[in-house]
Amino acid sequence: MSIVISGTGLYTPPHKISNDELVGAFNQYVTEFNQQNAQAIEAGELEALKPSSSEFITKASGIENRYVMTKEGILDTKKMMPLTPQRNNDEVSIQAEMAIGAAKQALEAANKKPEDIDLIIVACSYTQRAYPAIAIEVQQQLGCGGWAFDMLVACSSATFGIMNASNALEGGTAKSVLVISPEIASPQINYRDRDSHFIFGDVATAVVVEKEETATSEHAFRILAKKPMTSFSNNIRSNFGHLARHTPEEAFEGDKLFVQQGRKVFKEVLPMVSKLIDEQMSLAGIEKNDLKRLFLHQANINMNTFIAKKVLGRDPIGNDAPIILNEFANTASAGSIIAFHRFHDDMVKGDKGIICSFGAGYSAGCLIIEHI
Ligand code: CO8
Repeated sequence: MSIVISGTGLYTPPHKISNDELVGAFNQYVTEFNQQNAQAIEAGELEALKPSSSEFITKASGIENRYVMTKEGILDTKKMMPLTPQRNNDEVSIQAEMAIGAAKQALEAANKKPEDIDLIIVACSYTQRAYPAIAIEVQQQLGCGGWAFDMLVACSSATFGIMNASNALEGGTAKSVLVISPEIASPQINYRDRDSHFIFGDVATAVVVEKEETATSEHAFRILAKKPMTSFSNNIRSNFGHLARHTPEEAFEGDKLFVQQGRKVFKEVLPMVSKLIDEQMSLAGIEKNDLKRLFLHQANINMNTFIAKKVLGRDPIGNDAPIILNEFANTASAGSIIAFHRFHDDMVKGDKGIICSFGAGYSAGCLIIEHI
């Protein structure tokens, strides 16, 4: 049975924050902190905080901008977190709203109506609540039938979600699936941490996955090979969760936010991902020259260039391995799907590509696709 990705959608949040704006707020916080603690710093009891810089961020990561659902609070040195207004239970939740925006576009691109969908998978790094599932709320709002569930695998959620969709189609438990990744990554950032205050942005992506025999869209991509992998590591971690209330005095400590050993992640994840892609290419009988495009996870431009070079055996040129993280920052699992959404229109029958995600867990997911 042949499974295809037949439509994509992208929801872009309403607010933008440039590196300069973010660094301006961070450096103001640093000045205030160092002034308030001048005596302790002078006495050697406390270390002075160091300023951030837009040049460092662009050079080390490639990030220039990010979109956020809520800007209020992030740039306020007394708050340094998004102050997202609470919604009542009878209003559509913010994450479902983002998911619906992306899903509607994906349905249109795939020539599908909501009633054609009988499985919705919301696959992302965080859901705003444990239950009821965001996916079930989206199912009701869109008017889809069947069943729906949420799943979390950090940055690999979208590719793992597409693999789950494919398995459901092969197993006969669904006939058309929406995989949606509404990533609200901005609240998990420690905006007082120089090493990571710039990393994430918010976004939502969606794809329709169905059997080749039912696909009618102009751009449908057959999944030639699919492979997930995981290997436990504490180098990217957030301890946020419902058990945090058992130690209320620590419920809002820094370890509840995003924490990483960026250098270690860089070194350990690259060989893991390169090996996964190599193995999948051999399995699918694909050579490097057969590849039209690499849609890679968007965490760090230097990481993407390294992987693209390794897979292609040469420097990537033009749109070989498109980069969107300059505009969106790291959007967790949505990154590779944004690249796919933005850069597949010029692909034609027979063109092959790779969608590959990697991140916390560690986790990595590789899909080899071919335009039909
Ligand atoms: N401004 C100026 N200088 C800085 C700054 C800053 N903001 N930050 C650090 N520096 C300094 C450091 O202090 C250091 O100085 P020194 O050499 O004197 O010690 C120097 O710059 C170099 O620092 P680093 O070695 O840390 O810099 P790197 O070149 O390693 O770049 C990166 C840092 C950009 C973080 C890089 O390591 C990186 O991108 N690593 C890979 C990260 C990655 O891929 N992570 C996985 C993705 S995250 C993920 O999977 C998502 C999990 C769940 C998401 C949930 C979303 C909802």
